[in-house]
Amino acid sequence: MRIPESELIINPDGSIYHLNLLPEDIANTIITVGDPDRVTHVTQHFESIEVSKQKREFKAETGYYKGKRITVISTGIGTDNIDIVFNELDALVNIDFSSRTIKKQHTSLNIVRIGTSGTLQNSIPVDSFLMSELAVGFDSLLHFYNSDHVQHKDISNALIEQTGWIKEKSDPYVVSFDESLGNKLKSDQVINGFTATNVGFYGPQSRKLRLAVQDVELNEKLANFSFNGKQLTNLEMETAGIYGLAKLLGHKAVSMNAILANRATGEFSVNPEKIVNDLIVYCLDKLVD
Ligand code: R1P
Repeated sequence: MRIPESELIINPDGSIYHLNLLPEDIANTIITVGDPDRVTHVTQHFESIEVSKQKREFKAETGYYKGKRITVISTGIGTDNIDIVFNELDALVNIDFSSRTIKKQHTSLNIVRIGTSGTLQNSIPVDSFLMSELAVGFDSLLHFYNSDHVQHKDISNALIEQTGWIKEKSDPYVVSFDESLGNKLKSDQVINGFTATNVGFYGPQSRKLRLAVQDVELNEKLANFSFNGKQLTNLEMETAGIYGLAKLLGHKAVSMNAILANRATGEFSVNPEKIVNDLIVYCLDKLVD
C-alpha cells in the first residue's frame, strides 16, 4: 500500500523530513545520544567520517570505527523526539521512498543509546556504567501504538499498586532491552539496571526548585519498588521509548547509561565529561569486538 505524502514526508532532496537523511546515509549500527554536541565526541574516535548533517536537534554523522560503519545521531531530550527518530530511522531502511511502500525484506538495526542518568539507589556509585535491561516509561508514548504484546504488564501493574500511582498520570509501561545486543555490550564493568524513563527533568523526577511536586515521596517509592527481586535503578528520559519502539519496529536496542548523579545521596560526578567519554570508548570497542 502506498503511504501518502502527508504521512511519510520526504524533502525535495529525497531525505526524510526531520532527520534530513537519505537512505544511504545511515549504517545498520546506530548510536543515539541526547546532546547534539555529543555526536562529535563519539565520532572524534572514528578513522573517517563520510556523512555529517544536522536539522534542528538531530545531528547525524556516519563513519568508520576500527573498520565498522556506524551512524551516530542525536535525539535531543525526551521520548517525543524518540518517536520521530525511531520512525524515521526505520523508514530509511524499511520503506522504499520511490514507491512509498514497505519493503518486502525487513532490515533490523542495532541501536545503542549512550546517555547520562541519575541513580535512585544509594548503592550505585556515581561514575558507574549501567545497562538498562528493563525500562518503565512514565510518558505515554507507547500507549499510542498497539503495543500490549511488547509490554510486561505484570511488572507495571505491581508498580502501580506499590507506588499508589494516581490515575491522572499516564499508566506506566514496562519494556525490555534486546538480550543479544546486551550480551555484546556486557562486562563486569557494567551494572545491570531497571531504568525509569520520565516525561520531564524537574517535577517528574521529583526535583523541587520553586514548584511543589504532587508526590514528595515518589523517588523513595520508586527506589523501594521491587518485583521478583528486580529494583528500579536510575532515572532518565528516553530509554523506555527506545525499547518500546525498537521492539515494535523489529530493531535491537540497548541503553547504556553513564551515572552522573546519585539522587539518594545528592552527589554529582566531579568529571562528567570523562565518564561519558569512557562510556563512549567502552561501547565503541564492544561493538567492534
Ligand atoms: C537531561 O539532562 C537529559 O540527560 C539524560 C536524560 O535522559 C535527558 O535526555 O540523557 P542524555 O545525556 O543522553 O541526553
